Amino acid sequence: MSELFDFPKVEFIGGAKGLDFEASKGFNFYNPEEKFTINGETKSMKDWLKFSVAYWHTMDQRMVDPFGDGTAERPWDVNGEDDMSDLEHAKSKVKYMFEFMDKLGVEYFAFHDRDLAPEGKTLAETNANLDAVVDLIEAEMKRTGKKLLWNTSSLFTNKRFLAGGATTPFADVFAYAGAQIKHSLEIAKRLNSESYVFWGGREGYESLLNTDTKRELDHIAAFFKMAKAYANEIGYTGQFLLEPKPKEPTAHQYDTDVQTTIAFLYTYGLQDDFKLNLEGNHAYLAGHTYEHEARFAREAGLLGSLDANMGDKQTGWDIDEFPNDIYEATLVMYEFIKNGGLPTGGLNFDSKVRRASFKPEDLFYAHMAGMDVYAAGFRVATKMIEDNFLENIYKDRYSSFDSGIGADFEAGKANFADFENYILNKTSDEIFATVKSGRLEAIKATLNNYIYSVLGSTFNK
Ligand code: XLS
Ligand code: NI
Ligand code: NI
Repeated sequence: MSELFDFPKVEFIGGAKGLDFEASKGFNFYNPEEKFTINGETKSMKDWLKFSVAYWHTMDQRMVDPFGDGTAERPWDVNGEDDMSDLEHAKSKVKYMFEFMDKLGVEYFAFHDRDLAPEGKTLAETNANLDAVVDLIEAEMKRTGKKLLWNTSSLFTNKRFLAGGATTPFADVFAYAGAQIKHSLEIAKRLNSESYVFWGGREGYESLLNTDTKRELDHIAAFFKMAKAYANEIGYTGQFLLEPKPKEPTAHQYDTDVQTTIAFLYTYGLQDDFKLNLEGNHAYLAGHTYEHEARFAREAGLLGSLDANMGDKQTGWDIDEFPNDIYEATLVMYEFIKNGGLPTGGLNFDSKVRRASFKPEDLFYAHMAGMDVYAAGFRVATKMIEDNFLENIYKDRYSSFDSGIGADFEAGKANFADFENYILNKTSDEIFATVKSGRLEAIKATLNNYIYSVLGSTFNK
C-alpha cells in the first residue's frame, strides 16, 4: 500500500536528536518496548499506557469555532472538504485512521457511532451506514492487530437530542436513544471493545423552571440498567464507564464530577456495573485538578479510563488541548500507577489540534507530544513510588493515629468520653506541640527535583 500520510514512522530516540521536537520527529520519553514493573507485574510501556486515537477529533474535527469556519487540511479531503454526508467518503477515511495509528505506534482507538458514518432517514438506514464502515474497521483491526479501547453513542449531535437522550422529556426520543445504544453495544461486542463509554452530553438541564430533575435521574438510571441487561444478554463483557463533566453543552450536567457521579451510582445501585472515564479539561471545568479526579475515582475503586487532554486555565470551556503539562501528567500517572494501571482502559487522546495548527503533520506532532508527556510523567511517578516519596509524607503526617488515643480511635476502641478524659487537662501548648508543619513548599521542591532528575537522565541517555 502506498503511504497516505507524508510522515515517517515515529521511533524512540531518547533525546538523541536534540531539543527541536519537530526536527527530531521522535519520542524522547515514550519507549514502547521498555519494561516497567508495577505491583510485581512487568509489562512494556505501550501495554501499560495503552494510548488511543480519538476518531472524532483526529479524523472528523474541522477545527470550527463559534466565529469561524474549519481550517483543517486533511489528506482524505475532496476539494478541501470532508463530506460526512457521503457514505463512500466516510468509508474512504478508515484506511487513513489505521495508517495514522501505525505510524505513531498507537494500538488503540475510540469512536462514537456518529463519527463513522452519516445518518439516514430512519434508524434502520443509519444502522446500515454505520455497519458498512464498521465492516471496514473490523477488517483493518484483523489486518493490523489494532484494538478498540472504547466506543460510545452520540446522544447529543442530532437535533432530536436537544433536551437529552436518556433524560429527554420526550418518550419517542428516549426510545430512539435506547435503540441506538442497543446497536452500539452490538458493535462493542463485535469489535471486542475493552470498555463502553457513556458521556452525558445533554443529560442535564438549562433551567430548573422546565426540568423535572427527579424524573430525569430516575429515567437515566433505569436506562443504564437496561443497557447493562442488554450487554449481559448478548454476552458483551466490556467495562461500562461514565464520563463526568460539569457543564457544556448544558448549564448543569448530572455527572458533574467524580464525587457527584459516585453518589449517583450508589443512589441507584449501579456502583458494581460502572467505572469512570476521566478527562483533564472536564476536571478544570468542575473546579478541580485532573489528579484530584483521578485520586477520588481510584480510592473508590472506580478509576476506569482516562481521556488525556487538558484545558486552558483562562478559558472557561472544553478546549480539548493535547496534553503538554509535565506536572499534571506526573500527578495523574501517580494515581494511575497506584491503581495498578487501567486493565480495561487506557489513555485516549480526546484532544484536538489548535485551529491554527491546520496541517496534517500537526496531527502527528500533537499525538507524539501527548504520548511523550504522559510517558515522561509515568517515568517520574514510577520513581516517586519506588522511593515511597508521597507514601512517607502521608505516613509521617498521620503517624499520631498509629499509637495511643489515635490508634484506639481507629480501632473503634475510643468514644467521646475517652477523648474528654484524655484531653481535658492538657494545656493548649501541649496539644499544639503535637501539630507538625505541612512542609508543602519543601515537598513541592522535592517533586520538582524528581521531575528534573528522572527526565534529565532519560533525555540524555
Ligand atoms: C466531551 C466528551 C466526549 C466524550 C465522548 O466533552 O469529552 O468527547 O469523551 O463522548
Ligand atoms: Ni470533553
Ligand atoms: Ni472525553
